[in-house]
Amino acid sequence: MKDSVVKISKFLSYVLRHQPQSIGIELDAQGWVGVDELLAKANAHGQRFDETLLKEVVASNDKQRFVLDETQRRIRANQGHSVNIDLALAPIEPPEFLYHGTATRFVESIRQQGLLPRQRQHVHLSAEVATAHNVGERHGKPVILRVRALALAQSGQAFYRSENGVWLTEQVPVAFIEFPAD
Ligand code: HQG
Repeated sequence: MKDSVVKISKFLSYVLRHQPQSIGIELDAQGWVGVDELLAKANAHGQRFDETLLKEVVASNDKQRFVLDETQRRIRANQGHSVNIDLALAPIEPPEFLYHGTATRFVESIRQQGLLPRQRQHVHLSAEVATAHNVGERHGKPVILRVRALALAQSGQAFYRSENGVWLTEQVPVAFIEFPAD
């Protein structure tokens, strides 16, 4: 990705997931904001890009972090929010196992508390070990935890899959987590 595209992607992650008020926009209940409003407020805050570049960022994003609605007039982040919005995803049955990548320094605490969403709205899980590895590496020495997702779903907890393929759930109790040395 071009430098300018990466910079805009980081800016969009910040305002569409975490701090919309930092540029004076408000997300609706499902996390959407109008493209015109976003462009106007971003430009007013020194982030100079137009609709063409915005669409390039959405289309070329390595993880498909953002999506335009069917009218192309609204945009939202597909997942990763800390702001309180409802993605309005339908619960779906997960595979038997999903994976969570974390760092060694968090493992003891996870053994005590299970997986918690921390600053975000959901715990993020992936169907692929390799993806979990990359996620864990962001925090330090990576550790892959295997989650008994289907069993947890069968116990009554909802699972969702975001439009860009990330599995989301509220939390994962310790009893449903397999640690590497187990
Ligand atoms: C850890 C990226 C101690 C958890 C990625 C993680 C992902 C605990 C950290 C997305 C804990 C939270 C999300 C407990 C959980 N005690 N630590 N009880 N429970 N943790 O960044 O899953 O590039 O909020 O293991 O690809 O790392 O931004 O979550 O290490 O999909 O699009 O607390 O962010 O996507 O860290 O990453 P994060 P995450 P983007």
